[in-house]
Amino acid sequence: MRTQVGIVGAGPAGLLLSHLLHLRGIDSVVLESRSREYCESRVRAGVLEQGTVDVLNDSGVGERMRREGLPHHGIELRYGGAGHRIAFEKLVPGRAITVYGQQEVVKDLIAARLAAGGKIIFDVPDVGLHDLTGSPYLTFQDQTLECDVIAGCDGFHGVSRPSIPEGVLSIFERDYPFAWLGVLARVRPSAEELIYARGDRGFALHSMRSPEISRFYLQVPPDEPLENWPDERIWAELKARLETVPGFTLATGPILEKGVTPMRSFVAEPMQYGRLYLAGDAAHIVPPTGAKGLNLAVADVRALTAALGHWYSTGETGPLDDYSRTCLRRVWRAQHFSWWMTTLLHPFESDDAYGGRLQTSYLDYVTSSEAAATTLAENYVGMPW
Ligand code: RFL
Ligand code: PHB
Repeated sequence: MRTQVGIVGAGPAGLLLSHLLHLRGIDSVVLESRSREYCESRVRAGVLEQGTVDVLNDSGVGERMRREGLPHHGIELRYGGAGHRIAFEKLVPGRAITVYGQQEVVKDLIAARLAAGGKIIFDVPDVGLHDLTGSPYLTFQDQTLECDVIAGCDGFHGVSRPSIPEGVLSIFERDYPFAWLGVLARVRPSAEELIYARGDRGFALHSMRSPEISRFYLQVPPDEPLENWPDERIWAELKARLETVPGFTLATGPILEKGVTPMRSFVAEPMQYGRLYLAGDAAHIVPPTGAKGLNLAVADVRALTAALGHWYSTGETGPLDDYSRTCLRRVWRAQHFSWWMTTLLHPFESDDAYGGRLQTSYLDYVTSSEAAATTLAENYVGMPW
């Protein structure tokens, strides 16, 4: 088999890349280790930046998102017994976020690719990458896929980044002394907007997927066993962390899914080796507090599509050579924002009274100074491309 761009991974990065390349007349094949059902049902991100929404709309896959997505024009920061709204419409006029589940984006992209005759090969757990600095090719099962370039879009635990020889990449990382317990529940959201709540019991996030489905996160110890969190304990803890302002009651309902997500910051530089280009979580990870991971994957893919398009149409390698540098500027802005939001909202240790005072002081600043609030708002809705 032969294709122009061999794509490893059918997450948002790989699927969107395949779709955008197709619109430019560039052929690709996507190889995915898991089943289609698994990819379409994995509950992850929910917040789409304005730029992500624009890319999906402009490329013709935004129809269901426009119908079912929930545009939000602000978020609430809740701490010290009060809620404070960060009002996007005032601070960053014309820019907003849309709440629409990542797996819905994945479903829309798979449907669009298949309808256009695109090739996605699921259930191939044995993908290998070869001859990355010469004539690259991918192997899987008993097949070989020759390509001009390979896009490593296979997430943090994929095979692409480890295929780069040792010593080539510089790794920058930070671990956090906590994880998030994510919960999906069949219950109407208890507020119209997202609530980021900081308290001495730990951080909690109130989010949503639709008028009938809520999404919550609780700060928990790292490596927390899920067995420690029966449904009753989850609701009790969510109430303790979120019912901290007068008049707010958390609606409860059946829990549909729960899971523990580690918190990590990670960047591999450069995002390229020979003819292998890394995009999305394969190259960088952010803690989810800033809601940036999926949006960064989209930004990478947008840049890679433009660079590949330029190369195929002119033969010039300039934008491809600049791919890593172009992406890393945005990646590091999002790294800082995600680290900062995480540091601001999570108690790090139960007895860190000094750290707690610093967090409260900064939260007071962000919620009273228009300059500070604008900093948060413009990063949250996404910096311009
Ligand atoms: P993905 O989504 O991990 O997709 C990679 C795909 O590659 C496949 N794969 C392989 N395929 C072939 N061969 C191999 N050897 C392979 N190894 C892996 C995998 O099966 C998978 O299908 O990476 P991608 O496309 O870069 O997308 C990144 C996003 O998924 C990620 O950044 C976000 O989910 C992060 N994130 C959030 N991002 C946001 O922008 N907004 C949010 O609100 C947000 N919330 C979150 C999040 C991530 C979370 N978790 C669970 C990590 C909330 C959570 C809880
Ligand atoms: C989500 O709805 O899954 C979500 C929202 C905001 C975040 C992270 C996750 O910061």
